[in-house]
Amino acid sequence: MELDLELISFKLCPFVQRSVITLLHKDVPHRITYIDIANPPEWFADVSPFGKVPVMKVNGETVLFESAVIAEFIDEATPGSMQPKDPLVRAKNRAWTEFGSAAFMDMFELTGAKDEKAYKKARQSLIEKLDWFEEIVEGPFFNGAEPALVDFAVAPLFMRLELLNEKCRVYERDEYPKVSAWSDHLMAMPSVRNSVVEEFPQMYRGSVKMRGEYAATLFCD
Ligand SMILES: N[C@@H](CCC(=O)N[C@@H](CS)C(=O)NCC(=O)O)C(=O)O
Repeated sequence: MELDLELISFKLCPFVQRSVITLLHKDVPHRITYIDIANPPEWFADVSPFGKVPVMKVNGETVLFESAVIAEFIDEATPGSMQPKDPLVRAKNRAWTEFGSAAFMDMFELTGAKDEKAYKKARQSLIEKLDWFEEIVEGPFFNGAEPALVDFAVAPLFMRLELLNEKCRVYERDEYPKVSAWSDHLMAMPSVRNSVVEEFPQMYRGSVKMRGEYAATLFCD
């Protein structure tokens, strides 16, 4: 199937990043249109039913939304599957992809924390998710030796955690050997490293500075 793929993106969005990693990993031609999600263009309301990114326009007409759906479509419409063959394992991967989405929300709360109490609450919730991941991940990737969509779905979390951990540890790597190895394996993949714009680290810190009065004291200069 010849595909014309346009991804509507916001440069800081971890959900969009899932689509980009999948596109890059599978070497799928695409173009990206960036918007400012806080100040979207008028046309965005007509293409995004939830008013959220990512949105993917396929062949100029069909609109897809929801990052997990977009990733599965990219995977299924191109050669070489990035999903487990066993339906039960595939379902389990989908479940943990959703869990990854919840971890993104903890991360968003953590980096937007205006006081210590809000920070501690968000950190606790995130740490509990890392505890679950430490139990469930086979290692080095979620299902074992080979990466799958679920790994791409969680990678944006690790990219942000790495940036934050440089300044102030959100979690201790020694206490999470499997999670740390998973993160390292994902961060070593070109498709993950190249899934954000070059200025991402500065932009990310800038957004923490803007949103999280307390978080900024921990993670920004
Ligand atoms: N469940 C959605 C979540 C997407 C999402 O929350 N995107 C954020 C940006 S990172 C957004 O567009 N927010 C705008 C809003 O909620 O109004 C997915 O997986 O695609």
